Amino acid sequence: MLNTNELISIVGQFAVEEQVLAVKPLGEGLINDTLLVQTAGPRNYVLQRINHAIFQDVELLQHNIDCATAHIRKKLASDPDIDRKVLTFIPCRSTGKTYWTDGNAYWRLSVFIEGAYTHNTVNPEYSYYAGKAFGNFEAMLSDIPDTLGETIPDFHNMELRARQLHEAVSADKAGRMSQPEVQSILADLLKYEEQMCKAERLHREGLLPKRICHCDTKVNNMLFDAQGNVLCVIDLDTLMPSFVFSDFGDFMRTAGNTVAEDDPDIGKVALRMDIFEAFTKGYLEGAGSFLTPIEKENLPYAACLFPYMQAVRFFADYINGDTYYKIKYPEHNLVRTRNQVALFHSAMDQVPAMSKFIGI
Ligand code: GN1
Ligand code: MG
Repeated sequence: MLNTNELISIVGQFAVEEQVLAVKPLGEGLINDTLLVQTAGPRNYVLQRINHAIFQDVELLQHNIDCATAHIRKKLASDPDIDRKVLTFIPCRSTGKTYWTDGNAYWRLSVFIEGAYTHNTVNPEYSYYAGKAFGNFEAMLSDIPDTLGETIPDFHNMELRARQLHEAVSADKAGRMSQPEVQSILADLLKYEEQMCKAERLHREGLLPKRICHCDTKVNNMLFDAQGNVLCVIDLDTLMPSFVFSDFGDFMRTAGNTVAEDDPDIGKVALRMDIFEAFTKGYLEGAGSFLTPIEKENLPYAACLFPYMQAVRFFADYINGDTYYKIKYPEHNLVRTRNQVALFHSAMDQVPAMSKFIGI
């Protein structure tokens, strides 16, 4: 990471008037580097280095974010708390765009929302608010006039993720395929591959639309105020056309797990039905106006798909030698995989209960 003076000079590329006092690490993202910029003025900022290896088309990515935030801003125009309910990105002085690049790294700056909190775990009450907020977020974007692109093409396409796992297995770049546990996890995942690729089949049959989704609805990508009200949704890099299963499924995967996604004690991993019920109730209130019966009846499938897809992604990264996700220790991606496989099984066991709750 760069030193403070270098970071301050990057902040200076953006239209910021305040004097910068300090730049400190912020948050727990696995992809971008995120920093808090403290200033002498009333506004503080969030500076992010966008992971350009992963997000190759930063122009498109910021286009999506600019269109979506502008559209939401219009809808919330009469809300007195609007500045805490939608992110504000600062333009670059020289180009007017909401990112700056030196030709190598890509940076962006947004206003830090004061008095807001992220949570890694939530109770059913907060899950209900979160469900409503993500449902509303999709509803607000359902009539966006702009064309948004896929910032990571086929990001949540299960057929692609399955193919990437097969490629990782054949290449065996890190020599990990000889581990018996790797072989047994692979055998287990393969049993469900076809079943989990249902969304792509429905899409090809014309039965499942793509809509503008957030695609990274981890519980900690949402800001709450001190009273537990949802302020806004953050981390918009993956905002793109996708199936609604993305947003529903990834929230359930993170908030619905009894433990964190990398907890090594897999005996404790389980999908919480109380969180499922609260989140689903809120989500259906927020998104009910546009969801089709096929989308609605497949929400239990989404709750299984996302732990499954995440297991496949962590596992492929482990087999490839840990090139995608930041890791804190050598087996980190394997530990994450075990955890997500256990969560997948717990979700599968509860499909009948989930379907009954939804009324199918
Ligand atoms: C990544 O950046 P972060 O940590 O919010 C990943 C998500 C995964 C998640 C797993 C662009 O999200 O898709 O679900 O890690 N984002 C990207 O924790 O791959
Ligand atoms: Mg994040």
